[in-house]
Amino acid sequence: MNTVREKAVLVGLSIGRTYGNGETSRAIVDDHLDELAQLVDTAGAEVIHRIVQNRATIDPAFFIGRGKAEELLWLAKERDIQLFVFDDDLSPVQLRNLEQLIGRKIIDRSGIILDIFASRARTSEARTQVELAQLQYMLPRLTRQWTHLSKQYGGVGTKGPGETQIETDRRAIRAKITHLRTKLRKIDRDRSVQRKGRENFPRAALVGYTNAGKSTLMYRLTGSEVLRENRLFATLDSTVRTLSLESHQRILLSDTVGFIRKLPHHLVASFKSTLDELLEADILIHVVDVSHRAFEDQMGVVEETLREIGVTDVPTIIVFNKTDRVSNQEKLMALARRYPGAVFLSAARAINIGALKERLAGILEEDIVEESLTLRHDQQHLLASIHEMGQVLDKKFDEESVTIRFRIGRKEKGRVDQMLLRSTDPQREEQDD
Ligand SMILES: Nc1nc2c(ncn2[C@@H]2O[C@H](COP(=O)(O)OP(=O)(O)OP(=O)(O)O)[C@@H](O)[C@H]2O)c(=O)[nH]1
Ligand SMILES: [Mg+2]
Repeated sequence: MNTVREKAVLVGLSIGRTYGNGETSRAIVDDHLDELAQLVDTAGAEVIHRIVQNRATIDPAFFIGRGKAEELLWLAKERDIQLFVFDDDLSPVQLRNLEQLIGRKIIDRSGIILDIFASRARTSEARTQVELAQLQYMLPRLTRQWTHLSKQYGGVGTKGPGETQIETDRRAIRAKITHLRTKLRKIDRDRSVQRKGRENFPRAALVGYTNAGKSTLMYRLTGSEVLRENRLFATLDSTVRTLSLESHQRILLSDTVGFIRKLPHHLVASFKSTLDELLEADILIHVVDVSHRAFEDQMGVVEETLREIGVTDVPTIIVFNKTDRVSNQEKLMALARRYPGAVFLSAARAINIGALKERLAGILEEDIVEESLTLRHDQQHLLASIHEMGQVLDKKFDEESVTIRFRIGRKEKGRVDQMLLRSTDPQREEQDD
């Protein structure tokens, strides 16, 4: 591994807006650059400088003004910079122009995020998803700098750099994209089959900004050893574990990839099979790092990303995590008033985890029905299933049958009904109608 870290400069643009909360656009740009610095650090480069330009509009050719771009060239030479990272997405044209002018690597936020995802991806599914997103991102941005592709996608030929090479690379990338899409569709099908198999438990999913503490909370709730790290995008694959609540309720809890401002669209699209966990959740647990200065912006980003995936109208519990790091009690009290159903806890210090379990149980409880059933001899195998899925309150046996009274979730009730239907002979079915 290369131990010398590349030197990077961050570039932000402040376009002179003032936001509703009274903060100037400059303060927001600074916040965003703080986050970008973390991303760049995670990606393995060393941030040595930041540049923010104030402009009325975005320059279509260079994103920042041409004069500013020339300053970057000077800086690159003066301080031996290898990498310039722009906080906003650059168009392929802007990227090419900047690269040509400055002669150093130019990457935008999406590029950095993709890079981190690529180095984090462990399972074959995550790797396939990331690779697809990377290639889609790369395709319109191919320049002479990407000539290494001919080696990566062997058999493409070893012609020297030039337009022909770029065309050849493009064809190779398109073919690879098609191949990866097919592979992901298969993974997607396998996953839906897996999910069908566990359809009969209510499902809850942890969502939230990256580093909010989702995996730590997963560990607290289920005891499962998942990767928890003080890094961005520690988790890329979704993990599902059973969480047993008091009163016999069981739910399947999933932990999945965190969100971030400007999560690249390609990435969201190719992570579809992972994010489907969210689409099919009955309850969302939105984990917020309440100790973070910009936690409200982060909440907004999470809500926006959920909308983008198509997750709407799912009952959501807001969890304000890391309360151990907040000394300002008034801030928490004000939040409690603003978000009446929210739970305040510390996943790392195991403070108030019980309150979250109670909220979960409460939401499930609303969904619970009380039922009575009379089962014939030959249907009594259903008893075991009902015991497993619900809570049996009462059982009366007589010679022919057993009558039970039980409490059960609506979803599980559906499953019992199906089993009942299968075990009922056609004659009886008619009578029942
Ligand atoms: N002080 C404090 N730190 C916490 C708390 N919960 C989590 N952390 C820390 O926050 C960091 C991130 O935690 P994770 O659980 O990995 O966060 P995540 O949301 O899963 O992050 P990604 O998977 O990267 O999206 C870790 O260093 C945790 O130890 C908390 O309640 N208090
Ligand atoms: Mg995680």
